[in-house]
Amino acid sequence: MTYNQTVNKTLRALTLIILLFINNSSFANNGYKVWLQYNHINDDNLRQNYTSQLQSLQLYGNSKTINVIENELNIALKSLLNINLDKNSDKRGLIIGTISTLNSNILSKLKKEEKQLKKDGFIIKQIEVNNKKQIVITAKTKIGVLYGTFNFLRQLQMHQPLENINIVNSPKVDVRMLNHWDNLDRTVERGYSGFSIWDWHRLPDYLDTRYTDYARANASIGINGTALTNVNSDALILTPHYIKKVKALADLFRPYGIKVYLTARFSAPIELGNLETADPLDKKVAQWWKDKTSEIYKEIPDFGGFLVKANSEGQPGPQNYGRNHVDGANMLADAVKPFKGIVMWRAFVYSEHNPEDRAKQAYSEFVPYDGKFRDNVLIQVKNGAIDFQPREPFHPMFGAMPKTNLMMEFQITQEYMGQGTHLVYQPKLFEEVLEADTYREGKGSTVAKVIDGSLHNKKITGIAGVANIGTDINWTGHHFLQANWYGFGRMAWNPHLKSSDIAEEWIRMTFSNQDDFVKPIKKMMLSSRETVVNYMTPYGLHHIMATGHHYGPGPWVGNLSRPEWNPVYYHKADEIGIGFNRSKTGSNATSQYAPQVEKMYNNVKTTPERDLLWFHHVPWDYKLKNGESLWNGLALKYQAGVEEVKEMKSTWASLKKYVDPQRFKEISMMLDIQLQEAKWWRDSCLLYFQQFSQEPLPTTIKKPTKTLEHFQSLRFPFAPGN
Ligand code: GCW
Repeated sequence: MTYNQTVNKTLRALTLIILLFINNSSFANNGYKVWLQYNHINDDNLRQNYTSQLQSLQLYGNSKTINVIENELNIALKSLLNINLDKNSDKRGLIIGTISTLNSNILSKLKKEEKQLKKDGFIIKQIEVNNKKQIVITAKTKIGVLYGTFNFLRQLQMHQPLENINIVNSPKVDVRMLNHWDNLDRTVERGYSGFSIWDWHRLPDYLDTRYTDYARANASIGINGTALTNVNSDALILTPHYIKKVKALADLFRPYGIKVYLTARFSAPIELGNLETADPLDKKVAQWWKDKTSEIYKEIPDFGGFLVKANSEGQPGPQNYGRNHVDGANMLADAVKPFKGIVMWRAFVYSEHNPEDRAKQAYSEFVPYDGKFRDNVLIQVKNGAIDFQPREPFHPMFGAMPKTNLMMEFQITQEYMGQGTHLVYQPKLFEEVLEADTYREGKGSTVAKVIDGSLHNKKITGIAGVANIGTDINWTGHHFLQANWYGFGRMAWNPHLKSSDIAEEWIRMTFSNQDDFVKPIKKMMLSSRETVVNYMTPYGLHHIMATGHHYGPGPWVGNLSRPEWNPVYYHKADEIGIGFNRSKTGSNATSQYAPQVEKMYNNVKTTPERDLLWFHHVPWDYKLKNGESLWNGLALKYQAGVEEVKEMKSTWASLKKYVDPQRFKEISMMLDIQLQEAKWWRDSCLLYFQQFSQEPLPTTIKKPTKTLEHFQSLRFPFAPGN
């Protein structure tokens, strides 16, 4: 062999090794790309079919958003089909731009669709131009075109046919936002996936690539707002030093259609402005907020507005000065009004000085103010009246304030639902709440219609989700919990969507299009929410989690200073039975619902069993619909929860060949934790409640191997998110 031959041979071997290495490492998947995996399409027919229709790209208009669109198409098409679109040809392909940039020939073919467009809605349609079939993606706004592009890419990711494609789709809710409970020191209240992604110290000069990927992911599901800071807020965020940092994020997010919002600490005029009071009716205070607001808008002309937690869990608010929520919210609303900003005022209020059932307090405090809030105020209401439990009946405020803008707050992060380690597909919960019938305007007055504004003809509507995002490589800690971020965005866009359809989209984009994988995984996701209810809080039990961090069970806790922070306050177990009597013979929380709903919940027989102990104190020997006594039924539900997690584990294990090794292993380990913890919940709750029921466990349930004292002695001083 000559010297050259040897060199050539060595080079070839090296190349092979490098290729192998690249292949191998691209085989591992850390989940960073969430549902924007753009997995290569291996089916030759499909790939050729797509490729034949996607040869050129005609992009109209000049803006940062158009650049974002082009960039996303490049990333996606390279990865899905290994192609680059030709920008200098009129071969078959894509025509993309806002309606105002398209020529009349094209527009004449979109007349019918154009009429259906609302706000940032979009059209994707195959039309014929000069005897060639082209796919047009258009909208009234640039952001609409971006949404259309992402929807188009979703079609490819889901292997949908492009021939004759014709999609018109508009958002049904105006403000679709994430609430980050992120502190300025980068801890995240109720965050279970690392630290805050906002690197305040390095901002504004250092822009982490994560910000861009965050914006891409959010834009792909239609999220158009982000409240960057914790509702338990720090006034510092309103100082010039921080406003510069916020501006840097706002500038970066703008092309993606995402506005930034900040939480406003009500006492900021005192803390930052050296005023003596934060009384909303004080002229100097109102002026301080006006000045502060102008200062923000000078830097961020499209700043979204303020999110406020006031007079709740120790946060300052107008009541500190003898004023009320209307005074506080309207004062801030007037400050942002000239700039088209909004104020989201939270209804999550309850007081330890108020002996009234905690579930009733928000309604009692807010409903009398219906019609008194400015038109740029949205009252942000949690989905249920207590606090993001695995299951709660819908909040009675929905539908009860026809003259007020009410928005929904869901908690995507799983404070009370297994935190960062339990696989729970939350859109199932969101759907249950949105489909609930308030009966406020007769049958069919669903919560979804309150939220999309159609029930009471609202001009501005909104929905917020408390983010589950952190610095973990895969953003949400558990890969499957990305589905909750995804699903929240999809339901914020359209609260009438089906959670099952959303699950299917997510699985196909995130993992695989193979039906043998999609079907069982979808089934597993859809039942996972009921599973967590079963092993934590069956039959309407609630708030029996451990103190403070809320990690794990703590039904025995009864020594906290605030009565309504104690689990015993909620389950009220005694020798007779268990449950909170909220019917007319008890706290009468049922009276806060429309008469039809009130009637249903007042009667133990007509109350859906899933909400039984939420509304009634029920004797241990009460006969359930399935013929079991309440005690046995409860125990069997806990057991069923455990069995279901075992099933999830075996489903997952059986699908190994469809999943990359990294995600497969990580999810397997998480499921192991979930099973251990489901057993922990079952055993500790049953041992504790058994002290009251004095009944044996049904024979099908194994006797717990640990004692109640053992469970009660467990401590987790560093549980995350606290
Ligand atoms: O769920 C409770 C949480 C608090 C949270 C509060 C709220 C941000 O335990 O951590 O505070 O709700 O929603 O304001």
